[in-house]
Amino acid sequence: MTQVDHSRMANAIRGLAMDAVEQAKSGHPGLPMGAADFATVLFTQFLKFDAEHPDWPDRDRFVLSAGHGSMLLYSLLYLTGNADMTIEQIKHFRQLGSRTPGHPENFHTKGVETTTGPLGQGLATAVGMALAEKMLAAEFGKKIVDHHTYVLASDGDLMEGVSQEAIAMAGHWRLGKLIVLYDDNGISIDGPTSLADSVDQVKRFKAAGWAAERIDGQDANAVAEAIARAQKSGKPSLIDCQTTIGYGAPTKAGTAKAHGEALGAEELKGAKERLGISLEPFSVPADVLKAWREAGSRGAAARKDWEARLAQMGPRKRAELARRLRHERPASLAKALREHKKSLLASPLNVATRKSSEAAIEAIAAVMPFEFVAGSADLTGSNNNKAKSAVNFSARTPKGRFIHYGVREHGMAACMNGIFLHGGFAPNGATFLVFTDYARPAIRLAALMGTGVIYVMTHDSIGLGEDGPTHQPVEHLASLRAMPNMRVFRPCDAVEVAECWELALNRNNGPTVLALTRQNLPQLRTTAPAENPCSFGAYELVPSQGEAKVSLFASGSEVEIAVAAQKQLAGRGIATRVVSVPSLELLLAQPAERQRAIIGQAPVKVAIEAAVRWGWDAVIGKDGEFIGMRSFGASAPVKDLFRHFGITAEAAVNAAVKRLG
Ligand SMILES: Cc1ncc(C[n+]2csc(CCOP(=O)(O)OP(=O)(O)O)c2C)c(N)n1
Repeated sequence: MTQVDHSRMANAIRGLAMDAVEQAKSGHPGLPMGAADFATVLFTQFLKFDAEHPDWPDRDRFVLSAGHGSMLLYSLLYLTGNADMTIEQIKHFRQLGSRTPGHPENFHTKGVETTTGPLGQGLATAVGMALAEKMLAAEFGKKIVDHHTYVLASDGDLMEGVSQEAIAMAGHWRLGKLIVLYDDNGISIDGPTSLADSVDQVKRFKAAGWAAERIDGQDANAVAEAIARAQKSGKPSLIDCQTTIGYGAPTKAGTAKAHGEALGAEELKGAKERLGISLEPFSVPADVLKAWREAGSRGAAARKDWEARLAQMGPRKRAELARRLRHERPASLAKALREHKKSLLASPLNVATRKSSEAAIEAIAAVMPFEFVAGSADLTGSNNNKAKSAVNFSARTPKGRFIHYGVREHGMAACMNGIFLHGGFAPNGATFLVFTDYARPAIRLAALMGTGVIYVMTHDSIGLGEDGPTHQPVEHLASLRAMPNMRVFRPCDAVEVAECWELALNRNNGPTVLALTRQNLPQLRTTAPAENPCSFGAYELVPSQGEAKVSLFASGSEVEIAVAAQKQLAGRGIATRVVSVPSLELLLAQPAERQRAIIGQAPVKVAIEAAVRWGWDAVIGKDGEFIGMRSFGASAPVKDLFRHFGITAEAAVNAAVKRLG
């Protein structure tokens, strides 16, 4: 081992961070400079990783929750020898096409575990990773799954509300292998955190069931001792590392001026001189780089041992683990859902789609008992996503695969991202559709990162009735559809529900919302073709008798209304077809020819959806007829509401007849 003084190792991070931000003329030098000491201790003495194999499944995870400090992570990846992180990448910090974007993007840069930047998300996502580790270890054994999850969290991370949800869950679940290093520099953008905050974080974490202590984060020995203690704790651990933002900068250290802008030539020179760093930009002394590279390959032996242990595992179990880590579903899933659909055709289920979703889940959980991880934010009995066989996950029952998240939609959604990113599971989480608002930041990151998580969102319209407008989503379908890489399914009956579940489970590069009803619906489908009709976003459910004069488009509970309107129009001799649209955005993503075929040529187009119109013009045209919501809902029994808001077969018929003249 090359012996290099700790401070020279840490200064390599500081030098690279200062130079990269200076070159880019934007970025955040303060955090990497302050956190360099404890990050160096973590990466050179504790973190189990092999820089040559950033995807090694049993590596420790390191999450930079304070994503704005990205140069800390990029420096560490470069110094430890991650092949993708060359010095050229560091020199192109924040430039188009570089692997060093402003905030770390896991889909872009190898060695980045999750995308961070929106404060609080990394911490909450890491809780999901640590949870997944515990669940997977319970199943495959500690010889194969045994790693820590480390997080660097900043003041801002801990001020965000989602941090409270995350730490409460981690404490309750006793995620002892989760260790948070809190970069407690007391500075944020506006100035000292005392402007806005007086929380005692150590007390807060302790109150949530964590081990927590405060140390001098600039003292390498103190950091090493604290991490060693945290590793032995049966509880998740907070190490409050008191640091100086912009450590070493002559006038800006300890001030908000070090937070988020280049230091400037003079300040940079002064910092380098104080710290004893070469003035040559992007230079790292050979012995320092060598020592860092040795730290980067420190874990190679552990990785090889792990591979040997894996090779000793039975071939079936090994293949199962590999499949799960690839996010592939078992072949038995398609068969189980085929059987399920067959039984639906034989004896139709005229129930709410949340109930037919429960029936689909029974079929799914039977073939994916350990992989299918469901949960609810305290609405289990309403969301209906708990299989009869499901055992609750708890600190003492880590093989349980149903998670009671408590009333924590945001924490749940972030946690699911972490479960997916860790690998080995297909997570789904449930609440009311209207509360996607409470989970939105994590849902957005799921779409950006491409995590294949599933949101089981019930009570999907005014159809929920008496709970009223606070609980009735109106704009949510449109707003979720507007999100790139998001897929929203609003199935109309039990068969579509099964089809949408299958598409959602097989989607491993982006999230899916299943919008489900509270109220009962008839089963409309009489066939279940091998080629899943929902996979095109929409399909003709009821053809017209003769050339169609009217096309009726609808999703979810309004497909029943469209079918009733079709009958009335046909009765008047007006040839009408019904197109079920379980996923508007998937329809609009089809090749033009297929889209044209599904949308059809009928001169009158009517869309029916108990939500706002946004998005439907792409199907019905600006001059199309829309039967839906223009305002918030109201508290009343469901039948009264649909009549009150004019979402009825009669309204659709009248609109079509008026247009036909
Ligand atoms: C959710 C969210 N809100 C706001 C921001 C903008 N922002 C970036 S860093 C920061 C605060 C920085 O303070 P701190 O977390 O203490 O980081 P440090 O100053 O120590 O680098 C803010 C408000 C953000 N990234 N995410």
